[in-house]
Amino acid sequence: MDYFLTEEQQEIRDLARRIAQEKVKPVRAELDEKEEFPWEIMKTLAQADLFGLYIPEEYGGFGGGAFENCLAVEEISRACIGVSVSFAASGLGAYPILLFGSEEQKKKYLPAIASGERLAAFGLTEAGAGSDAGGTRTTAVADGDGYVINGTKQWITNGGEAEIYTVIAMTNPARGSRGASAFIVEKGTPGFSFGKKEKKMGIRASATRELVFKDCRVPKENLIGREGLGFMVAMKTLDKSRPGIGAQAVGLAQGAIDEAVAYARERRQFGSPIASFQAVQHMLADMATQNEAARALVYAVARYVDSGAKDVSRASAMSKLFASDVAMKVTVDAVQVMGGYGYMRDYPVEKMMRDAKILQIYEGTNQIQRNVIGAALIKEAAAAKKK
Ligand code: COS
Repeated sequence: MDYFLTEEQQEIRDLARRIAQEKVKPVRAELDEKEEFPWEIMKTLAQADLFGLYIPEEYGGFGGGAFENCLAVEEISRACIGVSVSFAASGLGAYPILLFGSEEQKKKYLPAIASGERLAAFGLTEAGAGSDAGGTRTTAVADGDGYVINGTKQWITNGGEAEIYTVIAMTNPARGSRGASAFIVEKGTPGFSFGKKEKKMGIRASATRELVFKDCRVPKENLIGREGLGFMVAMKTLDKSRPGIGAQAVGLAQGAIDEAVAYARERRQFGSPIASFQAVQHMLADMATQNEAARALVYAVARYVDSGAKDVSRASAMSKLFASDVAMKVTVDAVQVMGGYGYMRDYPVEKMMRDAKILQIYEGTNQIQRNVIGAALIKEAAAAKKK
């Protein structure tokens, strides 16, 4: 399919594809096995200037948007989403600053994130605040010229590896989600340490860790926006970044389709390549059709997000929901096409199937995406009735 990419967009896609094929594919199994953070690849992506695709030129970025970022994420994901999530999570950490930060904050932090010199991470989730993002317990108490943060964030992608963290904490717990605020906390700040590194089913190259705050003092200048804006910062950040999860899903599923098609052409049973059997062809046809539909939706939504449209929550949730469900199904089917070999670690689809599961869970479970979509539909219907 031709998605009418500009020359620049084609260059971004081709560059990311080359890095994925040459640098990521050969080491993905080893990174997964060793649960090793892909620093070498992060450096290569930084040298290729891919970290700042969505960051405006005035802050050292390329000046593109979610769409350009999705093109890069998709290609890296085609090789390994443990690597692509480490790349993409820096964007998730940067969006609060980009969307709600002051000019000083943007100038101070975005150039280093755009160049890939410093990774960012986003700290929202807690042990008791997963789907219920408003259930945040971490507190930030105003004290003189700063805030004192206490609490623990859980399952933070890039935890320990990133240097710039955007963290949601309650400045006024009595006000619920309206009492949350967003802060920038730098690695090395006294009182800020890292807890347990998680052992995961998939995306094992990525770092997932606790952020522990014990009387961690940050200056007032590190408050993003104003007090009480934290929940909004988190929601708008997720609205921007969820198409990126869709792009991870599309890339991952494409990688699985590539493997399954290649295998089906080689593997002979009953005297013929299994690709000549309709039962196999039909499976491959469904996998490819579903993933093309997912790609078309993800691209359309990323472009819609970049158009500056005011309320993109529903579309953004749809792209994440649809593409991740497709990726789960496609990777399960890729294993099926490859039979016993697909189940073995000698072939990459076993890892792809394990990796796919997280796409239906992180950045909001797919049940939460359905809630967001359903709530938007009902709100629209109610507004239309009033007119
Ligand atoms: N943009 C702007 N404002 C939004 C918003 C959005 N996308 N979503 C919600 N809000 C606003 C609401 O309009 C409401 O405003 P008022 O208080 O002025 O009425 C406020 O935020 C609270 O919204 P709501 O009542 O819908 O909040 P809930 O506590 O019911 O939670 C969900 C809403 C479930 C959508 C939210 O908690 C969520 O997204 N959870 C998943 C979190 C997640 O993705 N975690 C993954 C980890 S981050 S990698």
